[in-house]
Amino acid sequence: MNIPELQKAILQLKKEKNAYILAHNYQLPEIQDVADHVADSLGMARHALTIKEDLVVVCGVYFMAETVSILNPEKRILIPDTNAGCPLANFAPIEEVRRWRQHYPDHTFVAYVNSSAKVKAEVDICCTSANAVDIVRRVEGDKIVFLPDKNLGRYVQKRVPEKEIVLWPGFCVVHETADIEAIVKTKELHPDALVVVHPECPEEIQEMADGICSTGQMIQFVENHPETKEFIIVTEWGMVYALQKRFPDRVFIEPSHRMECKNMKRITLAKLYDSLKEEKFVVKVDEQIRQKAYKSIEKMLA
Ligand code: CIZ
Ligand code: SF4
Repeated sequence: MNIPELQKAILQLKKEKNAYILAHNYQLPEIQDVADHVADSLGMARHALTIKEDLVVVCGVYFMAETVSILNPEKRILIPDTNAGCPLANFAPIEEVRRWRQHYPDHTFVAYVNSSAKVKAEVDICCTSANAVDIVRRVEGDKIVFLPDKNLGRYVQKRVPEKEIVLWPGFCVVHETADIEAIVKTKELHPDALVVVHPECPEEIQEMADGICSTGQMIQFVENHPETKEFIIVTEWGMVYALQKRFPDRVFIEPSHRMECKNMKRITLAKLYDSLKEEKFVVKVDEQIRQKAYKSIEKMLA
C-alpha cells in the first residue's frame, strides 16, 4: 500500500477498534496526519489522562508509551516498534541511578521524563523540558541531582541559581549535533528570522537563540510573535512540519544541517497499521514500579 492507502486503512481500523493515536511532534509527517493528538512529552502525558478509548497507540519512543501506560493502567497501550528507544534515557540505567542515590543521600533527584519507568520510580519527581525550571525551583531542598540531560540541567541551573545542581553526564545524540555554522549560515540567508532552539542543545547553541523552548513551547513562542514571519527551528525536523501545519502563513526553516531522531522515525505507517491490526506491541509496566513512577509523574503534573 502507498501512503494515502495506508492512512485510509489506519483510519478505518482506528474507527473499527475505537482506538486512539497519540503522537509526538518528532513523528513522520504522515504519522502526524493520522494522529488524534500531536504534542510534546508533557502534552502527551497530560492528554493521556483525558483519553476515553481503551486502546491507545503511542507513536513516539518507548518511555513515552510507558508514561501513558503508567497514567492509564486499565487501558491497552501499544507501541508500533519496541526498538524505538531513547538514547538519552539510556544514559541513566537504574543501577547507576541507585548508586548515585547512595552517593548523594541528601539530594533531591529530579528526572527528565526522558527516562525509564524504573528510573522514574526511583527518583523524587519528574519534569519535562517545558516545566523543568518551575519544578526545580519548587522542590524542597537546595541540593538537586538532575538527570539524565546535562544541557537541560545546565539551562535550569542558570535560571535557578539559588539551588546547587549536580548534572548527570547524559545528552541527546540528536540535539548534541546541532551545528553552529549551519545555524549561522541559515540566519545569514534569513536575517529577519528568529532562532528557536530546544534546551537539549549544547550551551553555545542556546546562547545564540532568540527563544529556548520545548517543542510545545515553540507553538506558544510563535503565537507570542505575531509580527515575525520566519523562524529557524533548531530541533528534530518533525517539529518543523508540526509548526508549518499549525501556522500556514509563517515560514519555518531547518538549519542546513538536518537533525533527525532515528528512533522517532522507526515508527512508520506500515508499522502503525500492523500495530493496530494485531494489537501489538503491548506496553505494560510492572505494577509495583508503576505505582512509584506514578507518584513522580503525578507531582510533575500537579
Ligand atoms: O525527546 C525529546 O527530545 C522531547 C521530549 C522533546 C520535546 O520538547 O517534546
Ligand atoms: Fe531521545 Fe533525543 Fe530522540 Fe528525543 S530526540 S527521543 S531525547 S534521542
